[in-house]
Amino acid sequence: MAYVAIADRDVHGHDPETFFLKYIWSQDHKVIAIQYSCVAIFVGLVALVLSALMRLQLGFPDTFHFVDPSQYYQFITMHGMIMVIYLLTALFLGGFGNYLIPLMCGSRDMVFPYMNMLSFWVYLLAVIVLLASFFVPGGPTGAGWTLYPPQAVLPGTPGAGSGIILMLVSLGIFIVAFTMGGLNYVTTVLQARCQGMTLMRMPLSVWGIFMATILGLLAFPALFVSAIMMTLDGTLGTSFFMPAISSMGADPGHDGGSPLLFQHLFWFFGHPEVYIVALPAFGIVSDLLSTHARKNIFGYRMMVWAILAIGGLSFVVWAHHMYVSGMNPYFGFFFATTTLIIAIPTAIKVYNWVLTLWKGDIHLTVPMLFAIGFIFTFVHGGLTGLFLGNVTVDLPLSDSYFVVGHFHMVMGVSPILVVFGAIYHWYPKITGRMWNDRLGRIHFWLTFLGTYAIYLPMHYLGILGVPRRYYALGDTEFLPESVHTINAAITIAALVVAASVVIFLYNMIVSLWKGEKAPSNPWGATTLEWQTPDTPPKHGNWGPRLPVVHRWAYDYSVPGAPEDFTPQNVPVDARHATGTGHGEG
Ligand code: HEM
Ligand SMILES: [Cu+2]
Repeated sequence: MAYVAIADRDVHGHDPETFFLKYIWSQDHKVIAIQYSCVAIFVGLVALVLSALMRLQLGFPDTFHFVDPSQYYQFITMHGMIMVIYLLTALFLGGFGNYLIPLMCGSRDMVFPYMNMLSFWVYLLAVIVLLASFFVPGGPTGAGWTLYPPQAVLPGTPGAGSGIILMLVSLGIFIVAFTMGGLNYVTTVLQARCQGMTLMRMPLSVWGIFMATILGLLAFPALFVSAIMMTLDGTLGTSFFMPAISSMGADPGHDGGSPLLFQHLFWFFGHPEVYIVALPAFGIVSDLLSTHARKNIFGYRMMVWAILAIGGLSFVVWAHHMYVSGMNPYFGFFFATTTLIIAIPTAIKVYNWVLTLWKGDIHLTVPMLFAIGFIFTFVHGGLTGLFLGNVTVDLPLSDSYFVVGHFHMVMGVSPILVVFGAIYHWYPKITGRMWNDRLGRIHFWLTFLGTYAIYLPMHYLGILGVPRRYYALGDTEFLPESVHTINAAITIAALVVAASVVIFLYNMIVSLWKGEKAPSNPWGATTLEWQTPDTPPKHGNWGPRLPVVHRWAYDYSVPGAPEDFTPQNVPVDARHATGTGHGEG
């Protein structure tokens, strides 16, 4: 195959000779993946702490006083933006994308290693600029993660001075970083697969990450231009989004801009963003389920087409986030229809996951528990999405806690469960060590049950009329007393889940030293990353010869095969003769 020359390209040009070149200014995709992941998890922890502070305020409004109303706005904004962009997007693409694409495609590295390295450092800069906003006068922006103008830049909003500008600049920098990484991921998948790795033999993890990257490359520019235009509105007094408006009796001097235009641009990015996070999760979960159920993925081709269909459709549904903006009913009808159509490929994927488990030889390992947990939370979050996709149902529920419950379920915890499952699954390959199984199980059950304890009651709160983005409810008459009890209970559950993250971190860090040495393929998996000659894989991944692929990624429990898995690099006729086919390419 024509691509192999690129897959096998000499990586010695950037052989890491010194400590700095090996661990800091590294151009090795595996090191960059770990750098990306560590920074993403670190900011993710910041966002987690913010959510715990918000929950303490909401659950016990009269007991704790360390969050004032302005800070509450700032915390939801930073929490939401960090979780969606700086944690999940960065971790799935910069972290897992970087680690898995070359290894799963049988390549030595990404196609543009230098740009890949720059991508990480620019991402780090974006994170620093974002966190800097905690330390400037006025603090971080409190505009909500949607950053809607005009309020985002008007003086009444917390962080309307430097806070919002730092947020916009940081987003711009993030998008530059994402683009440098993203071009790598797409080009590597298209141009640097090893011999025999046809597109339709690629593991679904690669498909999910690949499609998510394409979505990002097409969707982020909308956010990029809006960030620039709003920065100009906020600093130079232009009026792209700022209408002629009087703010607190003063005239801020804007004229004729369109706040609605921002909403369209934001959600033209924002809805695909949901799938930028979801598609890698879909792909990875498919591989986890298949591997740990010792069964081929049900309907592989259908799964690939569903990923492509969801990716395409995700660009024509954005205005379902704007039903309350006063749109033309025909417009609403159009967007409700496209939104509901997305449910079809999505449901197909769910059926196929369940059918993959059907009659499988299910090993309830920790990664498998998280994968199955994901199916539950994703179905629940998806179902309430069907409610909110309909204009007439959305109107009364919009901006209520029902929405908070829905989106946390579908794009908050569901991808997070996959992240945990994926970390447990690939940790032995990445570090060469096993983690502690018992701690992993405790972590899973606390997280999974805690998730339901936090988010199911939120739907009920929303139906009762509890509004989103409120610092305190007070003794509002239309809300029954039970609302306050439920809020306290949710907070306790949230603190338990937050504590379980400590167990996870402890397990991952201590196992680096204390964990048992991991075998090269502990799960008996078929995909190439488990067939590397070294664990963890060395620079260049494959030793002297690239692997050659002879089959798809899902030959589990094939009748007549010597083992219940046949790696992708085992020749078809040699299946009976070679046994495991470990290592050899
Ligand atoms: C235990 C974990 C989490 C807890 C306890 C939590 C809690 C909260 C709370 C209290 C709010 C403010 C709700 C309001 O007053 O309207 C919020 C908002 C939000 N959260 Fe989370 N959250 C968690 C995880 C996540 C994750 C993983 C994501 C990733 C997508 C996420 C994304 C968001 C977004 C986008 C908002 C909306 C911010 C806004 O309204 O501007 N959260 N969360
Ligand atoms: Cu959407």
